[in-house]
Amino acid sequence: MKTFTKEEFRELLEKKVRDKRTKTLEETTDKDLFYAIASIIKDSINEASIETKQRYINNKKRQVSYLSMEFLIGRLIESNLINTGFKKVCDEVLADLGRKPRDVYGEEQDAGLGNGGLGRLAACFLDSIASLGYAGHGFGIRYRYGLFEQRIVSGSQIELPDNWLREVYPWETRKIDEAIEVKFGGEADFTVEDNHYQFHYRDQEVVLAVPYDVGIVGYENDVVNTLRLWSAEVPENAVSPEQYKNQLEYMQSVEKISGFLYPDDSTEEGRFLRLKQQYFLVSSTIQTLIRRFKSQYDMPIEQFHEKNVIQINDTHPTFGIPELMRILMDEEGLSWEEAWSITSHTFAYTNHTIMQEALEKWPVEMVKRVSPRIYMIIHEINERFCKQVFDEHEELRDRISELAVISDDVIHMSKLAIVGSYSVNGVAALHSDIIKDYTFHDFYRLTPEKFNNKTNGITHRRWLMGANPGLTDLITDAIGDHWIKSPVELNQLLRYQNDNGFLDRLAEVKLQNKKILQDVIYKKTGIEVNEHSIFDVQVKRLHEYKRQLLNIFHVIHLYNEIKRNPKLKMVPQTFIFGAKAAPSYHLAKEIIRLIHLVGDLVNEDKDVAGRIKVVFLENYNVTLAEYIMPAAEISEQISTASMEASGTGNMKMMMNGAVTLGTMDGANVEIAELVGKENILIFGLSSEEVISYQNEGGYQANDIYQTDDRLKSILDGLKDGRYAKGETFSDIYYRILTNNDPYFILKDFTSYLETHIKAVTLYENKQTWNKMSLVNIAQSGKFSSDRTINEYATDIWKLI
Ligand code: HBZ
Repeated sequence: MKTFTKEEFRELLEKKVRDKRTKTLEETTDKDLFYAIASIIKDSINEASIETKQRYINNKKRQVSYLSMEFLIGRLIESNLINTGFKKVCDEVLADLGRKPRDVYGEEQDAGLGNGGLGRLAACFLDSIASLGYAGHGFGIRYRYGLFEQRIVSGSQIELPDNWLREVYPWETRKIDEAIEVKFGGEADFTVEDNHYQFHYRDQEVVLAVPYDVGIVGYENDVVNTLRLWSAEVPENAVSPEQYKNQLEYMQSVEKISGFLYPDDSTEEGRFLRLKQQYFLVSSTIQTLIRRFKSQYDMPIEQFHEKNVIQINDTHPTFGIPELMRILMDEEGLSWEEAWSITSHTFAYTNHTIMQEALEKWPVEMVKRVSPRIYMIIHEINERFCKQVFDEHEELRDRISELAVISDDVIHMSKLAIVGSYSVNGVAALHSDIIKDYTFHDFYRLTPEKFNNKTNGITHRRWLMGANPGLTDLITDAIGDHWIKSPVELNQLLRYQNDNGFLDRLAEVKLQNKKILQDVIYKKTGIEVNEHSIFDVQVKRLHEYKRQLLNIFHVIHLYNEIKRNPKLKMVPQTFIFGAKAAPSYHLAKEIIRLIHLVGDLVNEDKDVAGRIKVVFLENYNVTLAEYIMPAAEISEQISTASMEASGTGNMKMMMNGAVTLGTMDGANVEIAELVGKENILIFGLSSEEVISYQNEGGYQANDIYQTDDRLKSILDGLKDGRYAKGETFSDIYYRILTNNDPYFILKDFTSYLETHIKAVTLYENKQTWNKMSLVNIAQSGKFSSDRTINEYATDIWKLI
């Protein structure tokens, strides 16, 4: 990658501003500068991308394709500046011009092409793959509208379309010459010629998948990989299929395929359009991979899997398995056995949830409508699989109906993914154990060698170096900059555990970050928060299992304590929430409304006198997270044990020096192991306890309600509106008392409260807290996604 002196960069900037914005530097707005800088970076990216591609072609190494329906990449300007090495010079030039880098970079629209953790993980992984120099590319969908923009009106969530492409997206390149035809629907039948089935398709609907490539820049290593996002268009000269009234209607129906991202992250929507999106992604991608293989490697197609690994991000791209089978058999003329051997050595599946309602199932009828041939192949996969179990695994004969990929006319995508993949991984140690022991236990018995764990990670380049420059400098001053390439070396910070001077500086960095967030909070909500209060943060999608409800119950409890004893001495605490609810998830939206109303009550009550404040930051997204993570002090990771596969917000806050207050769930377990029990605040039931209660049909929530006055008051308040300015929340009330509290909120309440008391006590002793914070930062290196990707590359992808 080129390097620039300040003078060169300024000159180039001036030229770009003239060329692209027809302005002089003096006349520019922040937006002009943003586009001009992006264009400078893009030129370098393009150069490096050509070279990277050529290198991969020449060395003919195995390549990874990361298939995901979601890439939650956020803004790219800062991470591209960091990774190209231009950041320092660019910041300086902007400063010389009297401009604030944060404002200029703030002109970029977030690319919100994902719901939550799964989509953000995909983005962190691409950053690590490129930074570690692996040949790996992402494939996804270029949704015209990303995840909805959240607005709060009178405490309730409303959703606005996320029009992220309103202006030019500077990082993408449209590659029309590499467009692919994806064929939907129609009829498939076959003739037999020379003992070979020849498939014939009729009346298919042809959709053009047009790629938009976004360069993924490795950290100071001249590598630029690609994220290819597919957009659906009508092919040139297409005649509208008969089912459409006219050409316009046909066009609209085609473009809908990449029209918007489905906003449900933990329940399955089961909608036909979503199914079409999935097939659109896998068909365009796999056709491309086959084309590339043929043009780049001088090898027979039988060796496809030697040069290609396809990692599927949850089951959403699982139709890739029958699609590869289809191409290998129908277009490349291979036998079933040959095609199966290649396919089942190509795919690797990552599971992100054990919650039944989130495991994808598609009705046979719908899949047939999307592609009858794909259905035929899945049917055959299932038949052969069941027969094999019957013939070769007597011990599992009575379990065949549980193992079957198709049952009751639905296709179980996780089962298809397991059968068709050579690797199945969970995303944290506990989660991977639960998969083996419970969720997919029968499959584990059948093929234990497939199952493995890859604990998630986050890119420290974005989440530490980008988001928290103050901490980055402090660390580098103390231990040098080796940790940037080798994040486990952050553990050298442990040397400073008892160095009061250092701990003071650490506290000062945190205070500055809190002030920045304080400002953001004020601008967005008008709420004034005390920068010396404890910043207690829960930011993540809103879901019952994540238990934002437990958090707000605790706030109500504190409020009650203050009302009972207005003179109560209390360390001031600010409870910060950020969460989007799926638009159709009624209870989740009710919880958002409750948080707002309780917030209004608490924030306005004179008796409270600022001792507690509640802040809900609307439209939580990657950019907002970049302000929140560095300022967090308590990281709320309070899911019902066993239900959060991993969590990644927990890692982001840990790396920025927050102390986790959480259950023994997901990656919290590994955080606890690393920092030791004196540097984490653990509460609540264990996963074994939760699972064992579940097996017995739950616990008696009503008993707790009857005997615990604190909870009785909170729950009754939901019905009579005493904590919500007269507004009531009977659905939440009934969910807990009639549905028997499926997320164990009442059961864990006391332990949660006690742990908060402990947290506050520790916080009061400044140096104790600062030391805890330091140990968390020092041990966070494990959670760099570089570690995760090295594990995928070694164990699953076999790149080294
Ligand atoms: O994936 C999350 C898990 O809940 C979280 O524990 C984990 O850390 C993270 C990364 O492994 N899962 C999701 O974010 N899931 C989705 O976003 C989702 C999106 C569409 C769906 C289903 C789930 O149809």
